[in-house]
Amino acid sequence: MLLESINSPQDLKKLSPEQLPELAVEIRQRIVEVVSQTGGHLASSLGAVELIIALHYCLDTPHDKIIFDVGHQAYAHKILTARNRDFSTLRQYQGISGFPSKDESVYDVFTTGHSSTAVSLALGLACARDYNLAKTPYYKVVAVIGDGSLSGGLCFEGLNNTGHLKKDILVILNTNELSIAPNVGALSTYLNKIISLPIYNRFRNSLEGFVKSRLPKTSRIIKLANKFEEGLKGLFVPGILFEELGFRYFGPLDGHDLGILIKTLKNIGNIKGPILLHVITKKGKGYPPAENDAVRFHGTGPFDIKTGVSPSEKQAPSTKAYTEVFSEKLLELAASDKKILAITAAMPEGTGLDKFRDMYPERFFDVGIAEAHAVCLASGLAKAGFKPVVAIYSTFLQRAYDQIIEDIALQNLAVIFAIDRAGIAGEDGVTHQGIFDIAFLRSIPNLVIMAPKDSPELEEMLEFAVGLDKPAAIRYPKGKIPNSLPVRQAGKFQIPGLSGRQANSKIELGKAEVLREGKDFAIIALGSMVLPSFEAIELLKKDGLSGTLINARFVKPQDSNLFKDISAKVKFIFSVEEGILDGGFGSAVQEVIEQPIIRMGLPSEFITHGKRDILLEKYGLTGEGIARRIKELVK
Ligand SMILES: Cc1ncc(C[n+]2csc(CCOP(=O)(O)OP(=O)(O)O)c2C)c(N)n1
Repeated sequence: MLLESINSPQDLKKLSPEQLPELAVEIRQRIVEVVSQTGGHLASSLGAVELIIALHYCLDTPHDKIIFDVGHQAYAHKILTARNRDFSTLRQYQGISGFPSKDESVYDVFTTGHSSTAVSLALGLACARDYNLAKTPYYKVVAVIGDGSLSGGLCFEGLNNTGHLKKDILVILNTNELSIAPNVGALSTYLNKIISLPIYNRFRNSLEGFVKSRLPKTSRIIKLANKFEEGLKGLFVPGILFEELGFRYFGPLDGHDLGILIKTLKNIGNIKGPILLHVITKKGKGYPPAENDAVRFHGTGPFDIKTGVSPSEKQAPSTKAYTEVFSEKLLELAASDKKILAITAAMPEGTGLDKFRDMYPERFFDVGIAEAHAVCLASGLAKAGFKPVVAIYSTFLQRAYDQIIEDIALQNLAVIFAIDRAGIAGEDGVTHQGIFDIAFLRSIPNLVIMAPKDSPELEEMLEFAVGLDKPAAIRYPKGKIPNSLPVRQAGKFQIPGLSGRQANSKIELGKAEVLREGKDFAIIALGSMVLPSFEAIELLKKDGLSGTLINARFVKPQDSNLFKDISAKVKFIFSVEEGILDGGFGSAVQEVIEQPIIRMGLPSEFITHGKRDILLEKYGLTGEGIARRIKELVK
């Protein structure tokens, strides 16, 4: 095994170029073996194996810097940079991260996970290098970016600025015709054209050779040749877009041919200024199930290596995921309301909008990895009278913050945000935890924010949002949604007292629901935290404690009267949320109640990777955890 002898890129350099294809096979095997156990971003990482070997073979890392856009394709990089031994702990709690992590290795320049940032990050490093030249020895800077991530506007801002500043940067564009789903947009059509028209580069090389070797080097002839080349570009030069942005374009190359990759990287290694090297790879390369279904294997759970089938696929799920309930209800609503449109930023499967796409292709928009644009697009559609539903993961919605404020809330347009993966996202870790949305949305005027406790309530909230002539957000986490809480099964459960409110009441703007009434304490719980709070109340009965349970339903507007009512009746009030405590839901409740409340939720820190259950337990957000905390304080 070659891999056993490699603990660093220096060890890699001891291998001969002829040994590298064998190493690539071993790395692929290792990736497939581990990901079949841990789950992870398999297809992208398999596609980038040769590229990563070639980069570490030709560069002097970590002195030279490689920045992987998103970072989901970088497993081979982890394996080659002293993390092969720990690779089996990939994405597990206290194991190694599924993305580059600055805290894990000096070879990971940044902690990343959100797309389209690599060029800007690289440019920053290049500018610092040049400014600092006297003190820091010159280092090379390489940004590796996929064709999906190229669709993000931020990437273009980086390219534009790089071309202007003319810094020495190598951008490697890795195209495989896929984002998570098939790539969309004019840019992807353009890249496909390049791939099918590699003639120009060969022609340009021959022209250069001819001018250099055969013609006298008078300035007139060189000018003429340059003019000829400029004219030619307009006709069929691949990469003209990048050339016009100020890059020297090379490629497209076969991204699995180590010989060509190494030769090219060495050849272009000393060219000054911005360079774009275009490589073509196959997502899932070397593992047939992933090659054949790269969308499913973009991010996979554990699977059987022989068949590629995941254990969860074999058995019928007993309960649905939040995403599924959203997806099905949206279809139902869209059947009778033709104004409902659906928008995703490159995540049709993840957000459950794939069913909408298949059913109503003309009412569906996949805008690419462009969250800010998705929200602006929704604004335009809503202005013209449509009801756009924008489904985005909580963590990626961060990118559209300004648009939510300026283009939706300020215009008071009826756009619905379906905020998926809101809360602990699990194994994807720090960059993907959806913990900030309550805190960052709560201060925005006009925006209604809801969170459902169970499946029927998610459906009701969606229906309510569609009928509401205002911007509205519904946040829900990853994972299984409670079918229906026991309180609901209890049917016409009537609760006397508290503002005459009863359980199972219809959704009303800004009104919470009282699910249990008790005298010793009250829990005001939000969304996914209602069920564990209910369990906590049941557990605490054994200790002789009786509690009131309020399902808040709304983060905004709040049921301030009810909360004040309760604070007059009960001494201990707890809020529970699956979000960051600073500025979160509990803070909102505290703003309307004078009596100090005890807030449960996530601390002000970046939350590491690990299974959702493990992390929820760690932060005390389970029935037992909540009960423990209440008992400590109330008894
Ligand atoms: C801002 C943001 N939005 C969405 C995502 C989710 N996401 C992760 S990888 C990916 C597709 C990237 O496609 P590409 O760059 O072509 O890489 P490939 O997986 O095809 O190698 C998406 C949409 C993200 N990481 N960041």
